[in-house]
Order: sequence, then C-alpha cells, then structure tokens
Amino acid sequence: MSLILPKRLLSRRRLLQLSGLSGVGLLLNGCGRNLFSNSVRQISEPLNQSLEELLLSHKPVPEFAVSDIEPDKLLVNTFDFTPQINPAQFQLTINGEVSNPMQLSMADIQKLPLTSMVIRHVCVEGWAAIVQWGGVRLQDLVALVQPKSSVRYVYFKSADGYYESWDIASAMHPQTLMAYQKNGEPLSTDNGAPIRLASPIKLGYKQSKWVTEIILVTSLLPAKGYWEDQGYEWFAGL
Ligand SMILES: Nc1nc2c(c(=O)[nH]1)N[C@H]1C(S)=C(S)[C@@H](COP(=O)(O)O)O[C@H]1N2
Ligand SMILES: [Mo]
Repeated sequence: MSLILPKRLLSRRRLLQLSGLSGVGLLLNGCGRNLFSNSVRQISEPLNQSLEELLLSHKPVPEFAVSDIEPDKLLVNTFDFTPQINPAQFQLTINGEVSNPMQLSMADIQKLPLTSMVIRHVCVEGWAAIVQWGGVRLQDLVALVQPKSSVRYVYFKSADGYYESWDIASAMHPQTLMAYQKNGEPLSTDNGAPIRLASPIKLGYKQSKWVTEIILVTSLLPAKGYWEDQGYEWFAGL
C-alpha cells in the first residue's frame, strides 16, 4: 500500500493524487507559493483524451524574424474605453467545465513557461502589423484547470466589457498565447495589459485585450462576441 512507501519514491503528482488535492487546490488553499511549482509540473500531464488528440492535429504557423517586427504598424484599436488595471492586484479567473477552477495573479502566470512569437496581426478594418508577443500558452493554462471532456468552446471576458468566444481547437493551438509582452517589452495598457489574447490563426477582433476571465464551456451562448453579435463572422480564422 502507498502508506508504506517512503514519500520520496512517489512522484509529486502521485502524492497530490493520493492526498486528494491537486496542485491548484493547494495553491488556492493558500499553502504557499512554493507549491505552485507542482501546478507548473502538471502542465506536461495529459489534459483529457479529446483535447490530447486535438493537440496532435495542430500545424504551426510560420513565424517571422525579430528584424521583421513593424513597431509602428500596430494601431491601438479600442472600441469603448481603456480600463486601468493594477497588475499587483489583478487576478485571472479560469473556470467553467473544469475540475480545478482557479485564480492566478500575474506573478503566478509569469512562473509558467514563456513563449515568444513574431506573427502578423490582421485587423478586419484593413491594416496589419508584424508583432512579437510573449506570454503563456493558453493550452498550458487550460491544462492547469483540468478541463472536462465535454469542453468545446472558450469564452473570454475583458475589463472593458468586451467578450469573445473561440472554438477549443483554436484556443489550444500552440501559438495561441495569453500575452503579457509586446515586442520584448511589458504589454502597455493600450495594448491590453496586464494580459491579452494573441494568436496568428485569428483576426484581430478575436484577440481580446484586458482579459479577466476565461470560461470553458460545452455550448456557445446566444452572445458569441462583441463584434460577432453585430454581424461579424464568428470563426474569423486567418
Ligand atoms: N477588450 C478588447 N479587446 C480588443 C478590442 C477591444 O476594443 N477591446 N479590439 C480588438 C481589435 S478589433 C483589434 S484589431 C485588436 C487591436 O489590438 P491593439 O489595440 O493592441 O493593436 O484588439 C482586439 N481586442
Ligand atoms: Mo480589429
């Protein structure tokens, strides 16, 4: 029985399973930041079978060189107002059809592996820009909350009232990031600080700035997105 095994022979993940607590649960219970490393470790663990199969089907979009970045071409495109968020108090909520709903501070998020990519941002209004985004893969955040196999869509709520929904395949793409850096610098408030979506596979309006909540769901609601609900195409793939 497990009780007679010396603890060091058990993997941390196994220990967490045995204790009936996930790393995330421990994190939320305030048992100390050092335990966050257990959550990070779980990123390499399987999600669920349907999502694991999805991950195998992804084709990476070719990226540009850092020398191709067009710093002046990314226009600020904000439709309502620019929310001012205190990054020290900010919490990103991830919930919905998941086993481990969680809230992450920017410090938590910045402990996760950083991915950087140089891609083209394309706005439906007729401009484009090559941009470098740095952040955490959305698939890594999704792995932390342990999605149920029923999950098909992801909603993103933003601090300015903007909202979006994505198909889970696009959300789990390895180049779909929750970005907190632009062109090698911390993300500016205008561009969505402290954290925003960035992906080479979707039009600009899918790429929510100032994201506060990520909700994994089985079905789309009648409200699909800020622009989509005014007639814009929902999938908006590039
Ligand atoms: N929350 C929020 N996200 C948003 C928008 C917005 O108005 N509010 N505009 C969208 C549009 S149409 C585009 S093209 C990009 C622009 O990003 P940028 O302002 O960083 O260039 O943000 C997208 N994300
Ligand atoms: Mo846009």
